Amino acid sequence: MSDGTRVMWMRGGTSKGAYFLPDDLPSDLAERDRMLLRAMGSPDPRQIDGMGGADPLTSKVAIVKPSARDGADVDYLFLQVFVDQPIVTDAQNCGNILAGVGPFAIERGLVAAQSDETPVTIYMENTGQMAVARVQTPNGKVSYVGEASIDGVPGTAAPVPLEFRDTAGSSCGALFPTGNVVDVIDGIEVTLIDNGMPCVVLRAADMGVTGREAPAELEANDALRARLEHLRLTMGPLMNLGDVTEKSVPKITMVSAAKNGGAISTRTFIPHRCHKTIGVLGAVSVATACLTPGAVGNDLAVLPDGTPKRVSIEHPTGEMTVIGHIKEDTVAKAEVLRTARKLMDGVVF
Ligand code: NQM
Repeated sequence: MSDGTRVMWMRGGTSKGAYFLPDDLPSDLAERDRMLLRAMGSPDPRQIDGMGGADPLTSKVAIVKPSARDGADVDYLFLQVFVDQPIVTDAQNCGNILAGVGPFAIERGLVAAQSDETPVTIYMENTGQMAVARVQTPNGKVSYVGEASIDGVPGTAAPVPLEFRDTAGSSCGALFPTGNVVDVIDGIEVTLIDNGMPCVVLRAADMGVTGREAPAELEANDALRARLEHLRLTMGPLMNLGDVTEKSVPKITMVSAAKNGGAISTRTFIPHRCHKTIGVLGAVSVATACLTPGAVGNDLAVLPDGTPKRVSIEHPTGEMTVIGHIKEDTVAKAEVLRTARKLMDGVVF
């Protein structure tokens, strides 16, 4: 049996996962992935023999190291550990786990804390793009305590505002990878978009649902799931993602009119389970669709006047507001509020 691997477990936004320094992990990637599957308890729908929480949102990994790049403090590699298949993939980024990267980097001494607040510039290796996280560091120490609240997480915590710039085409090479704002696939209109996360945006009504259902009800709808997966496998190559059978992208967001005063209501498959909220970069991509004339979502969205655009994306447990700064008719900079919390610092076996 191994002597274990040094790790910090953190909640980042509405996700939870293991944060590692690369030097603490096996350098051989196949060996690393075997170790991560074992640490999470995958493949097993209950992840009973590991630390994963039997949900893709709690079976996530961040690997963080000092950056050699100009303007970046740290490099962040995100890995999704599948729950019920022996797959570890770097084919997607994660803006929720990103919220823990700044605090982790300061805790591990990769970034020196400044007084009160420390900006951490993060190079996101999965997509080759930058984000800035602002971490509360009163008296030079990370504080997780505060008054910020995000839907999907009980209570309040210190705010970790995230800022993204120029995320268009992060994985697909273009904001609209087919060159169209709308495509018709299998007789339904879809918007294939990537402003930080490859997403398929389609109308809930076109899938025979209202978009008000709880995630468990949607997941129990076998016909819906089969149709979404068929669409996803068809659209992956059209989005320049190749064969997506063993990838966790594209995400599929079903949109409907907002119900609680927001801009739009969403139910997102990520891609086989229905998200309890919505991913951060997923929300940025959906907000961008809502702000694009002619795109699916734009027709249903109630958009605020003025700029920057505050787009409240309703999801199954509340809403997430994306602040979109528009340049040349698209969202060139986006801000999202998250929180994070250190849960455990130790050794995993
Ligand atoms: O889109 C879930 C999450 C995510 C990803 C997923 C995310 C993002 O909520 O940036 O945060 O879509 O797999 O952690």
